[in-house]
Amino acid sequence: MQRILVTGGAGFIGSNFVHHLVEKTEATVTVLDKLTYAASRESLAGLPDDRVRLVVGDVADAATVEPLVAEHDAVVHYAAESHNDNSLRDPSPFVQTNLVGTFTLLEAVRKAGVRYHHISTDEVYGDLELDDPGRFTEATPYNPSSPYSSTKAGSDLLVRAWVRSFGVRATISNCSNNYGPWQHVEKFIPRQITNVIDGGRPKLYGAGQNVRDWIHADDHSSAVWTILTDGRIGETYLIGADGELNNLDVVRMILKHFGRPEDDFDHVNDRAGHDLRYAIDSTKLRTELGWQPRFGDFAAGLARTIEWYEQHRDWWAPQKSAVEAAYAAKGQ
Ligand code: NAD
Ligand code: TDX
Repeated sequence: MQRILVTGGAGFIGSNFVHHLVEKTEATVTVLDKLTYAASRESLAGLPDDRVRLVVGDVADAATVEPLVAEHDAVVHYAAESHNDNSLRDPSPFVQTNLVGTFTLLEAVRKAGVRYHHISTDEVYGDLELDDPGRFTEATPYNPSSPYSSTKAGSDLLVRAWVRSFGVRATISNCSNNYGPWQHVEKFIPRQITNVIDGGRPKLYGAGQNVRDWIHADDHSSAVWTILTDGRIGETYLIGADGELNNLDVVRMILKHFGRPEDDFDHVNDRAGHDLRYAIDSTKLRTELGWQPRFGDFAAGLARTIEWYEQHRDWWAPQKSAVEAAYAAKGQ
């Protein structure tokens, strides 16, 4: 697998995977990215020109996608509208990019006979009760809650149908919440870190009891490479690193890092339809493909991430005030 097309490779997780490919493999990489508000060219800066090129374009545009796909051995599809809160404000780009974009790529890989890996989320399974001892597995029924997660669920189902009906060589992974460098300040952890750096207070939706299952983006990338190279065609693999924490505890860890009192945050309006708890059972990926997370210590990973945001103010500051104004308009 020498030539890999990474869609959404200028976003938070896609760019992490591009770095992983350059550092850990021999592959040459084409990034196909529309450069939406969520993208950053800086996340790809410094990578060797003879290994990585950027094509600016839309995954839902067949005229761009089809010739490009045909030049590659594999497509790894990260591009998406990714933020739940935005999907509640305007679902339209979520339907267009997440559903029509995936359809367009599937048609292209079908015609060209190219291997395809589909990046998805644990949110397709809906949520678990806080006191439920269970976790999501590959057999959990789909039950998405938001416009974002329903379009991701629909895109997964398209992939399954293209495998069964057309013999497309595809795999799917559903990963839990990622954290790490280059995550947009609209998302929970960067928003709270940058609020505190700016002298403000973290903003917790509702009571802060909602649980997310955190994984470092580097671990997500190593898992995707493992599935791309060793995964069984037609299979789904759940990716997680046993990182369950409620939002209140994460906010307290951030405050503690800065030496601020543990109650120095604001409760703000809850998210509509807010999923209670996500939790991943990644036994299949670990036992079948031998994958292990390397960044299991969330507190240490969070501390490194905080330091990264302290050192990269120039990158996130230009987006910060518009993001906060949009949240403030909803009492969040
Ligand atoms: P992101 O919003 O940071 O990046 C998305 C990237 O896709 C951006 O670079 C954007 O410009 C690009 N893009 C958007 N629409 C496009 C289009 N029509 N054509 C081409 N490029 C387009 O997202 P992220 O957090 O890095 O998530 C990447 C993928 O991982 C998504 O598919 C998401 O559903 C999935 N995922 C994310 C998480 C998480 O915690 N962030 C967890 C599990 C799965
Ligand atoms: O200011 C906030 N305060 C707050 O309490 C924000 C932005 C979020 N939250 C809560 C909502 C969630 O319970 O924090 C939790 C995490 O929120 P997000 O960062 O928006 O992530 P989430 O909605 O869980 O979805 C993320 O993980 C799964 C990614 O954005 C998705 O792309 C991925 O599929």
